[in-house]
Amino acid sequence: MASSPNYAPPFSQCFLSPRNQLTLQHQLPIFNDWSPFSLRHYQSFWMPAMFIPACMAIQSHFNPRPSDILLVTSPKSGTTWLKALSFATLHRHSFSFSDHPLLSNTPHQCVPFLESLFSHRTIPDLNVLPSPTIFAAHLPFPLLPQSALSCRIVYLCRDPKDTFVSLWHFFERSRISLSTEDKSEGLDLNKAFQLFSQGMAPGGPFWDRVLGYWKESLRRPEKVLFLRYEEMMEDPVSHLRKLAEFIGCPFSTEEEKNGVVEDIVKLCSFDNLRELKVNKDNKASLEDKRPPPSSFFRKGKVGDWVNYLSMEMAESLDAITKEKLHGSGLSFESSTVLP
Ligand code: PAP
Repeated sequence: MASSPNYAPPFSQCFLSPRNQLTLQHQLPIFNDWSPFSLRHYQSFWMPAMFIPACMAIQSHFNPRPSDILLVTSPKSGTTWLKALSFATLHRHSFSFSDHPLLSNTPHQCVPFLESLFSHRTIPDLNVLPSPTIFAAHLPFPLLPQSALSCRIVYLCRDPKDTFVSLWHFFERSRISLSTEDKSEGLDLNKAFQLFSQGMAPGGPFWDRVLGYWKESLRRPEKVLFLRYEEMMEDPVSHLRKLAEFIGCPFSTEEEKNGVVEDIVKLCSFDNLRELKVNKDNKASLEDKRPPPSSFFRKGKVGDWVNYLSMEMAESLDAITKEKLHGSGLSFESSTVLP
């Protein structure tokens, strides 16, 4: 069979035929309340239906090099920030801060989601990319293929209350910006909260997802770095040092002296990125159902849940979290900011 340098042979295995995708997908339980995206129950997680063929393709074909870096997050846990920090750190010798790719590209353009790379009909040959390359994914740990365990994984999580509030806003924003003639009803915050608490939210259950990476970070700390949004917000500089070391490019004494760490933190700060023209763009892509870049920059605060959840709701979610994480050594209690 003829092979192209761009695609991994054998060619026929590089495609999930649309028919197979549809057949497989349509056998999975569906849930339509999180408009504008349907969710399907795939391997114990509620995944956006539109990404399931890509998940399957990733599971069969993602074969990173040990030098590659995979950023994984639960949706709305600071993915955009982590992408920007990692990209700016890894490529700091290639670009100046005054003419940096992050000034004219969104962090999502600089670091692609595997779910997007594998959403095409052809399977990408990622080995043609420079080594190391940074990829990102929202995949729960049990859904990662064995081959993904060879690369370094950075996992970022966030307090479930803030994650939920951010998620709900993102879906509302997406629904409004992506709706055409179908003016679907939004998901009421209370109903969304109930669903999130039951694990029926995009990428959920939240706790199973966090625990998967938490446990793996304990088992293989040299390969999985577990980060928390709240801790990074509190001390971005020392977390960036940790990240740089983990991804294999620690800051030199000279760089420390010259303030490079602080410069990267500043470049990637919420206030800086949000004000850039490229990130202020309010245009959604209807064709591939992509929300506008601006929807990834809402408030960027720790504890914004107090403005949306009652104390009763917060206590209820905290209690569920405590119970689900019991015995794991992981807790979100210290990240709770009380009003
Ligand atoms: P994704 O998982 O859908 O890719 P993600 O970046 O995790 O998106 O979610 C956006 C959240 O990160 C938003 O949180 P909020 O709704 O509570 O405000 C967004 O504001 C926040 N965020 C984006 N960029 C930054 C940044 N540079 N620093 C801190 N927080 C950020």
